[in-house]
Amino acid sequence: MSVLLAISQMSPDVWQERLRTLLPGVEVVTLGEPFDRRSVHYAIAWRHPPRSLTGLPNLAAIFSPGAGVDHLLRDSDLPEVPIYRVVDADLAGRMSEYVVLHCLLHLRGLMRELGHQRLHRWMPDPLQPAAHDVRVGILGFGVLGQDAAHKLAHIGFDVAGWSRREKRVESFEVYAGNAQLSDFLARTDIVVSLLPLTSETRGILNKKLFAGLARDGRLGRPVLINAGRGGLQNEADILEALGDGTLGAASLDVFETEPLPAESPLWSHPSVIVTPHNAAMSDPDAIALCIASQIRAVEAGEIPPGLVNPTLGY
Ligand code: NDP
Ligand code: OXD
Repeated sequence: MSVLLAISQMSPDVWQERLRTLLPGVEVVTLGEPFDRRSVHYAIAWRHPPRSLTGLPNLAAIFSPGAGVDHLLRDSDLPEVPIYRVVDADLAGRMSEYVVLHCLLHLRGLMRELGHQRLHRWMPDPLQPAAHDVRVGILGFGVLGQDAAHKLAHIGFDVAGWSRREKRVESFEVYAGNAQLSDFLARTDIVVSLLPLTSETRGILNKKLFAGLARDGRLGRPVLINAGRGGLQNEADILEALGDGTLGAASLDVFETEPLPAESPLWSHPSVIVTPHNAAMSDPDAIALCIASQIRAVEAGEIPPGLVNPTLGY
């Protein structure tokens, strides 16, 4: 039995080395070498080359080394086998670091202060709001959204979530579905997007959504943080909303086109922070452990965490 690594934008070597140690007796092959296609039972795929997962007659499951699976589901030739995504504390912790960092940065007006520093201006703000004065709303209240919510709440932020289905999450108000989106937005000063990219969520971060955010918040104007996927956002609408004051600032980790083209006005906008899709990177040490345990569970006839519903797209 072998595991095929079909990954791009990451070096396969380190993954191959980790998986060989974690799955003794299992061959771990890469696309760059000759291998027996019949022996491949599992594939680990990240932005795999077109058709690289076809012609594997014994393929039993595909694993994404990231939390998102939009990169897999856009492959019209994807074999119809179960897909598993990463559910892992290390990845969730990294995303929460990003979300907490950016919520605090906007809370404390750090972009403004860095501007003052560049001009050698000593300009203390009037009394800044405290975390408990600011309402954070997390679009996508799944594994990553809930981890970030707990950490933000620990600092004092007033946090709520929005998910597709109604659900109870202790300590948080959870709004669900389109029917409750406007109430959720109306109580939100910082909107954090941790949604997967699906046919339902594509383009959701648009001027209509921005216009629904709270206008009475202590930050003055609402703030957008998107670390989900670039396809969720309409960048022309973000720029327009920043221009007309519908939004006060944005932290963007993901973009409609990646890498973000050099000519994008987002790069130099004074109220935008651009990061290069690295809010939560997959650490081979942690994620190889996660996938090895998913493979062992599948081999034992169990369904490990992270099973994707391809119809829903996440
Ligand atoms: P989960 O599947 O655990 O959570 C997804 C959440 O989104 C769920 O709460 C789900 O609702 C909600 N959701 C999905 N569709 C809709 C919809 N139509 N309307 C309302 N809510 C919806 O995923 P994770 O938290 O693990 O990951 C989220 C995303 O973060 C990934 O898909 C990926 O795109 C992105 N990501 C980005 C990274 C980066 O570095 N920038 C790194 C890692 C992930 P419900 O609970 O009802 O199912
Ligand atoms: C992921 C990512 O989906 O890194 O995990 O974008």
